[in-house]
Order: sequence, then C-alpha cells, then structure tokens
Amino acid sequence: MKITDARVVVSSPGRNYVTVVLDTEDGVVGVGDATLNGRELSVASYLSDHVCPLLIGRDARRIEEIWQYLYKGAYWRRGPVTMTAIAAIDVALWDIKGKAAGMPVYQLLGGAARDGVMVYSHASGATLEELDADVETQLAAGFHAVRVQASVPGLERTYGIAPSDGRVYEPASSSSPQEDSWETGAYLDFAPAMMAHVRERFGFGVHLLHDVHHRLTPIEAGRLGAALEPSRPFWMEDPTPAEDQSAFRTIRNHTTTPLAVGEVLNSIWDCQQLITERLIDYIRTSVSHAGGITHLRRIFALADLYGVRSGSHGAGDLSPISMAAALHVDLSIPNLGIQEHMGHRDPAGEVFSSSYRFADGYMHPGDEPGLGVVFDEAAAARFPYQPMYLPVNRRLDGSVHDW
Ligand code: KDG
Ligand code: MG
Repeated sequence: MKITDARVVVSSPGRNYVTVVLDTEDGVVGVGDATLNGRELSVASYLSDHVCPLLIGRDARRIEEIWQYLYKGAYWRRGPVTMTAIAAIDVALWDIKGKAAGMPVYQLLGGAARDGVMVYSHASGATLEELDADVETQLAAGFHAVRVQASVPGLERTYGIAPSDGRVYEPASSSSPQEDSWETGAYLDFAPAMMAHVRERFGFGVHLLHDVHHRLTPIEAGRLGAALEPSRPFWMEDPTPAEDQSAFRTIRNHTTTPLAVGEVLNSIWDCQQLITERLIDYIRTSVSHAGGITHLRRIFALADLYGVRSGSHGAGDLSPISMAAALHVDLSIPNLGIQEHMGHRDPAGEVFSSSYRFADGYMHPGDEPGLGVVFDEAAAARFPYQPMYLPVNRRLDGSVHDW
C-alpha cells in the first residue's frame, strides 16, 4: 500500500491547526495532527520541506519502520518540532491501518480495556464566585473531574482563566506575545485557599486538579503540595519546570499530593528518570507532541512497570484528530489515569467531524474504522492561518519567568 501523496494543511477554524493528510495508492486516506501552539509554521515546514518528500512510495502499512526511519534517519534527536512532525505521520498511518482493516484503532491496539475514558474539564474564574459558578457548570455537564484555576489577587493576569463568555480557554494571542506577571509568594498563599474553598463548597465527591504551569522551585512546590494535602487534589500538575527531572525528588520528599508532568516532554528519554525513579504519579505526554501512538504507547508501557499512570494533555490546541487518537490509546492501555478534555472553539466542527462521544464523565472514541475523524480540506481553506504567540511571564522585577 504505497503512499502517493503527503501534504500539510494549516488552517485556523477558531485557532490554528496543522493537519497532515496521507493518500495511498488504493484510495485510503489518513490524517494526523501536527499543531504546536505558537510555533505552527516550523512544524509545517519540517514536514513539507523534509518529511513529506521522503514518504512518497513507502509502504503505509510499515508504521514502526517509518517511525524509526524518520526518528533515526534525521540523526538530530527529540525536540517538540521533530517529535510533533513524526507524531502526525504516525497517527495518519494508524488511521490508514484502521481504515484498511475496517476497525477502529483501539481494536488494533488490543481492544477496549475499559468501557470509557474518564476525562477532566476545566473551571476557572477571575473571582472565587466565578470559579464556583464554572465548577457547577462542569458538574452539571456530567464531569467527575475538574481542573480549578482562579486569578491570583495582586497579579495582573493569571494562567488558565477562560473568557467569561463561555468560550474554551486559549492562552495564545495574535501579533505579539502577551506579557503575564508573576509573584510566587502571592500564588503560594492563594492556591491552597482556593482549593480549600472549592472543597468546602462541593465536597469530596468530585476529583479536583490544579495546574501550577512550571512556576515554582522544588522546595516551593513541596510546600504547596503539603498545603494542598487536606483538599486531597487528584493531582498537582507541572509544579516545577518539567525538563528538570531530579527536582521531583525534592517535591516527593515533602508531600503525598500526587504529581503530574509531561505535556511539554516529547520522548521516552525525557521522562525516563521521572518514571523509573517513581518521582511522579501521572505522565502527561500527548499523542501529538510525543511521537504519535507508536511512541506514546512505549512511554505508557514503561510507566506501567513503575506504577505510573497516564494523564494525557488534551488542551484545545490539540486538534480533534489528536483527541480521537488519545482516546484510542486511553481505551486500550492498562494504566490509564485520566484524560484532559477541553473541547474546541467554533468553527472547528466545520473542518473536523469526529465520532468520539461523551456521556456521564467518560469518553469513547467510537467504532468508525480508523480514528473516526473526517477532515474537510475544502472547509479548512476557508480559515487561513493567523500568526499567534503564547504569552511570556515576567516577575515584578521585570525578569523573564517560566510561563
Ligand atoms: O499551548 C499551551 C497549552 O496547551 C497549555 O498551556 C495547556 O497547560 C495546559 C493544560 O494543562 O491544558
Ligand atoms: Mg498543563
């Protein structure tokens, strides 16, 4: 089954998405997501300038061989641009394999290990009252797990606060990076009080999650984890910059709050120490930024050996193709923890139609052959690329901090 065309489509239906389309000689078409928020065109270039030409004439059925060819054949290893590009090709090849077999991808991965995938949604507010109202909305929608974020008093802008009109949270903005402000002391005082407030209001029957977004030092994160313990969060996410793996030993030594990390990590080698030294509880690598279904399954298999569970990133900047691919993996692995699900802004649904479904806090990828997502290239052409940047974060003294 030879690949006859490989092309990259950059579109912006509600936000930017980079989509790979692979055609094969017998008419089976596969799609993959290559979106890297704020750096979309670098992945598009890596694909169209360096990867797509290498695929023409290759056998689409040889997924592992193509993965190894693209990874080892480049000589230069890892990194978000390379691994997102490889991921998109890998996911498109799994889509093709499923369609050719007449089966949903999860059946090819061993079948369903559970009936549905528990997902968490987001709640946020500029005030605790607004946060309460949003948590109520998420619970009414059926979610059993909710990530909670609120504006830190005294800071001009806080990470993770969705617009008050109900649209999905989107940190990227056009023309130039937005500047956020940061003061560790104010945050460390506020976050445990916010979590305690939500617990008091909604009780212990809902899983509560919180994202620190890489902003603390290890000892500060240890202090936060300990302060959160009475609220029993499902996890504390990205407490320190994710690339510093040994930092998690210090955090671990000071708290029993479960730790989640990995949305910015791209390969099994980036999380080897975190997993094998049991420094975390949940690994958040995603299908689209960590080498696709093939490589993500390898990471989760390693994690399973060490009692670490999955908790994949699923922000709105991962397209519906990635969401579907994540659900096929989540449904089939033994060590699912939870899956993030933010949804997508309109008019993404005009470009991507997906067969995954949500009911009572759980999602299922559906039983269409392949991934179950149809990408409408003609519709995508109506929404041209918009330059977008993620924010930068500054401390009150003007120095650049982790965002
Ligand atoms: O593009 C960056 C977002 O995907 C990220 O900020 C979202 O941290 C995030 C999360 O946990 O969803
Ligand atoms: Mg996060």
